[in-house]
Amino acid sequence: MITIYGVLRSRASRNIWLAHEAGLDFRHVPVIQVYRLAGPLAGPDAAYAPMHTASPAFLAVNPNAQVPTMTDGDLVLSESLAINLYLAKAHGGALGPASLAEDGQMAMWSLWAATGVEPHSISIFYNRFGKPPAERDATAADVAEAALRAPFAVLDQALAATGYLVGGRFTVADINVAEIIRYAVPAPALFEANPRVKAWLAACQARPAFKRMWAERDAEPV
Ligand SMILES: N[C@@H](CCC(=O)N[C@@H](CS)C(=O)NCC(=O)O)C(=O)O
Repeated sequence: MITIYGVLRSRASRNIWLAHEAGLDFRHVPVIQVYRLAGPLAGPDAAYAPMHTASPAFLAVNPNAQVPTMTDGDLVLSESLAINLYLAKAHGGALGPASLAEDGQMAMWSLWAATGVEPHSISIFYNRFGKPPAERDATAADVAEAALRAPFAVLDQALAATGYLVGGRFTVADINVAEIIRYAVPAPALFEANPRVKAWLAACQARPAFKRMWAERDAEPV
């Protein structure tokens, strides 16, 4: 049995989306980030006391104290994109690679997004939306938006041939990159300047498996 640890308001969203795309039978343990249990939610009398990233039971699974984590039998994996690449290959059919070349391309796009996009897209998300207004840094968000102009143009060009990243079909590469590009939505100019990226993200998020994950995310208590 596959188990995915992590609330959907975390990078576990990527893994649950892929699991729904693949029609996987899996167990979901909604481990929450410990910082989100601050304030009235904290303490022994809290009505909502789920397993969190500092719970000893979770640290026994992932000593990095981060979600997501996945177990498949004896295998334990952390790192959301690695989990998706594994799940796609092991259980994902056409979501995974059909050749060694596609395998390399899926890893390439995932690492491209993790290293070249995510630090900036996360900054845009937190500094224009996620943090309380008083804690937002408008300059940091502007710097991050500027840093994403070139990668967005590269992605737009890559989508020109088929509308997908690898193999002319929807794959784990689209999920991994779309989930990281999503954080940049509070920078609409990036999408207006790159209409293929805008259309591709909308198409990815119109898929039933994404919508199912998003509805489950909205239904989480906090
Ligand atoms: N590179 C890691 C990053 C994991 C990560 O930063 N997870 C956050 C939530 S999205 C977390 O668990 N933070 C721990 C905490 O705040 O308690 C991945 O992609 O899985």
